[in-house]
Amino acid sequence: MLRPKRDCYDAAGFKSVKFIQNYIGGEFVSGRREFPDVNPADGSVIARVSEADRDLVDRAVQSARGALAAEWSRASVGERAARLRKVADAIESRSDCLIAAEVADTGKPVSLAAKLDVPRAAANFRVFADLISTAGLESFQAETPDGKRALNYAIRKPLGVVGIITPWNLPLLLLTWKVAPALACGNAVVAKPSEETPATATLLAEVMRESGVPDGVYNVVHGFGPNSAGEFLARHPDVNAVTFTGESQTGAAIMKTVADSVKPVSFELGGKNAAIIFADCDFEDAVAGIADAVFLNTGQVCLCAERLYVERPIFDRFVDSIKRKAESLRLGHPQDPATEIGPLISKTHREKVLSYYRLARDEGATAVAGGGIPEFGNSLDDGYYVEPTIFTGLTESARCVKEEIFGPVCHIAAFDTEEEATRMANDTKYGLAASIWTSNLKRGHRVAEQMNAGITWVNCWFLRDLRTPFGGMGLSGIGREGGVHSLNFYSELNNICIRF
Ligand code: NAD
Ligand code: 6OH
Repeated sequence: MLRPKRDCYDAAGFKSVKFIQNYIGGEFVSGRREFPDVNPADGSVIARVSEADRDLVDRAVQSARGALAAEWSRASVGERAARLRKVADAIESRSDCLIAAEVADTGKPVSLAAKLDVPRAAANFRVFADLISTAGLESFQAETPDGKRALNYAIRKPLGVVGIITPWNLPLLLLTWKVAPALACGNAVVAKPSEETPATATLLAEVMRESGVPDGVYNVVHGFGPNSAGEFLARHPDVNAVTFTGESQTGAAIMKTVADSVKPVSFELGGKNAAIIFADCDFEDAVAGIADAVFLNTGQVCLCAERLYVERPIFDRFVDSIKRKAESLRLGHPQDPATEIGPLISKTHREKVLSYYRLARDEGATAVAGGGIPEFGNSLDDGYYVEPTIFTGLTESARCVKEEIFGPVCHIAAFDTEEEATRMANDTKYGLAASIWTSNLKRGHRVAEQMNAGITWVNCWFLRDLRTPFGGMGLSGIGREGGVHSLNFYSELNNICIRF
């Protein structure tokens, strides 16, 4: 049995190529084919990744099924919660390694991985340990026609084997957001992380083992989507449910794949999120918040604002301030603690983002900031960097205003009335997130209620309480996760009716 080295992602520079394997039934195992794991900061190959073929995916599903039958689904809630808390502790004690791996795979700034990705992974396990320990269930009493009474109460049962398919932008955060509630509810999982970011899902296997999670409860298969591990997992007849985060089109493909076996799905998909900035906002606070909402993680967060609507009296001042902010952001090596913007995830994704930069100009936009590729004069020129970019001047029907770009870019338009801003913000096939910036709280409530979005923030962005419903409307997803919504997705409710 080959095992990854514990210190597989030392902070020293990632130059030696590592080997990332699948994790099945408590063992690290190899498939027949491999693919490279590339560091987006300089294009170097940092690891070889073992791709799971159909047989390995089947082994992973069967090992999950075996773990369910053996002990996990029958463990008491208290035991499961205790394990999940240990997982959270182990994530924290290995945070240096997890941060380094996440930074190497994604190119995100080390400061961001340390502040957001890894702490959230630990929090995901703690929150769902607490929730499963305290969650209540419905019960009703009624009188029956024959003068007796009926007591109805629901109990939770695990779904069974859950297939988890996740993207590359917040790899560990988004994976654990699903693994934690799935395990809390007594399921066993087979995770298929993005082919771009295989490392932290694999390191999580070591964390699981160290925390005493039984073999087979957490499995990882590596590979791609169509005709590879992703599709094999979604199609597998012994997978009871599929939870997916990624692009809307991929969600559509997975839906077709699971249709024959009528599996429940939970989909967190793309967005083309709006921010509405009213003239009465706290100006400096709004500029700082919007800079995060546009540029965090190089704009590669599904919740990022790519459409800004600014009330006309402050339009010029706001555009000027956000331009200065964009131009002052420090692009650099992801390992440098001072870096604020890293590269995009891949060469292909950079081509996509740059094609939108060109399209925006063809559609009549003015680039107020950025619009191209930065020059470093060192090895970072081999990385997949783009400039933080701000466009103005597009019509609302332009493709760059309608389509998700998923880069450090936004378009800013002016508005004159609340009604106009609301209409423009809602004019999208997506419906994930919105933010509203105003010091008039009545208006904040009023406009927030009108947003066609799963999440609306007022005077903040990406401020998360993990007990709240999270998900999207339209092309942005199906269902809600978070808090009791996750518990409901990851369990089957059996309603018991007793006549007495
Ligand atoms: P993607 O859809 O390309 O890939 C996501 C995962 O799906 C990967 O693991 C991939 O291998 C797998 N996959 C691809 N095709 C598949 C298929 N046919 N069957 C099974 N699996 C398949 O997404 P991405 O490029 O990794 O991530 C970026 C996208 O994710 C953006 O659109 C972003 O908005 C979205 N996203 C949404 C949320 C959310 O919470 N709503 C969060 C993060 C990212
Ligand atoms: C998308 O890129 C971010 C999703 C965030 C979450 O799913 C979360 O739980 O915060």
